[in-house]
Amino acid sequence: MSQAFQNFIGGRWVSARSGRTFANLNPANGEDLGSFPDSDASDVADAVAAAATAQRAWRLTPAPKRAEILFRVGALIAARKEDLARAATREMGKILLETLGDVQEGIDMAYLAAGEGRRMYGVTTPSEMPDKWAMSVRVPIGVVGVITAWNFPFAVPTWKIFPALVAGNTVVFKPSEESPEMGVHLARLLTEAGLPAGVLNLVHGKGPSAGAPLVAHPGVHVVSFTGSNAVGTAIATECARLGKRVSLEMGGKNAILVMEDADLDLASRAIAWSAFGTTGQRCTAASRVIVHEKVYDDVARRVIEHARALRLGDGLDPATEMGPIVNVRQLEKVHAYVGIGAGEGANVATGGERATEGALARGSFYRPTVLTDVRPEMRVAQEEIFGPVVGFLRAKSVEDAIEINNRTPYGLSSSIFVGDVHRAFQAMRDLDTGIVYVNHGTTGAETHLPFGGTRGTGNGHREAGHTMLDAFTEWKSLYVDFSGRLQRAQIDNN
Ligand code: UN1
Repeated sequence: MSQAFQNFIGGRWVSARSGRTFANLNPANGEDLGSFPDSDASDVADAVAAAATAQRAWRLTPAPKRAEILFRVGALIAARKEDLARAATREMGKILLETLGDVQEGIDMAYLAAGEGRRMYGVTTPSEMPDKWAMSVRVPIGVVGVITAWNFPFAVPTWKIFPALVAGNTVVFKPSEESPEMGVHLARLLTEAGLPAGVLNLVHGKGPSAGAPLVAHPGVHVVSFTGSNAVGTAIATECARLGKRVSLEMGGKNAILVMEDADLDLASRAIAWSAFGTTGQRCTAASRVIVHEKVYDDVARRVIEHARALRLGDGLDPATEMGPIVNVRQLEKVHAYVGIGAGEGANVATGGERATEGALARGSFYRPTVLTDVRPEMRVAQEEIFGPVVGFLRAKSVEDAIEINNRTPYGLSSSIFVGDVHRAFQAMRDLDTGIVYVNHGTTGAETHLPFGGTRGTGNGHREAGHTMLDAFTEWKSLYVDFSGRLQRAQIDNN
């Protein structure tokens, strides 16, 4: 019998009203990790009601007191880091080294958001009238719906939930059905840290049956989503219709630019890490490498060598360097893209097939894949693949490389390997992405800087960093007139 997990609503662990469940499978070997409620609109409605009730007291709890719970949760996560990372590797596949990083990012976010409890600065400003005071303060919006992806099953929910909570909102959280157990751990940890009942509610389920009712529920005032462009666009459309605030973090088509004066050894190692880390399933993953024609063959050869040397296997095995793709459906999508690339004239230099030798046959493993002779207009150079596939494109100059980088529908992360400081600054200015790295790959954003992208990657919001409260607060302007007279602004003083 596999373990039966539940929803967490109003401080109680409960099954879906319908009693339906879905199974959580380990992508490395098909092991059944437990059953989870396959929730629907009725469970979402219960969770939203609990969140609305809890918000009345939570909003009035002093922010530094709310923050103390986050400081405690940071310490609890740190104490259980290894167990949490193992659970994450089991359910979504990436190697333990990386899930440890994922959990660390949650710890970092806990302390960063907790610090806001004693900041959350407003703005005071002089009034234009005598004996009148003016200031503006951040206020919580209400109930926040959080919907996240499976590739960072711990860190990304914390980017949303911790700032929302410290600001005085309550939350209904629907984790991805590919990584539901990490949602359970987060709810348990917050409860142990002292979060009152109903402040965080957890509803498991699928996008159409649980995510969509959460977005549509009139009691949810803000929606924060990380996931695909197709789903994000549908959510944005629904939120526009309902007049809700929505913060979207969606796809990427991130590129690493390599100029002819770069350290090619460093660049190749960074490309392999950015392209094949998390099995290429990061929104920040490098899926394009745009190389100066003088060093193109050299860089491609080095990256192909790195790709061929990567050891595939169960992410819990310390020898493993790349885990499985999250499920067979995603693997088939990735493989279809390789076929599309080949059909468009790209050369499959290495990989391009499922890995099935020995124990790998039980999981959804795909060989690290390098496509060369990719041209900017090809679909494999324009569309997000979300797997261990990287395409090499040629450039004639830094301007040419920047222009190729910018000509995609996405703008999350980019990077340039270059020796010349002038060209480094030119790239920092002209690369049209929310994050730019110099002599570093495209992954590894730190929590205390804003995270997000331009163009199709998002809708202008930035998560974490000093921007973390923007999605989850409104500004309230306060005027106090202590003149004892009727003072008419714009009139009496002009
Ligand atoms: C994601 O892929 O959704 O910058 C998040 C990075 C990580 C976060 C990735 N810190 O690669």
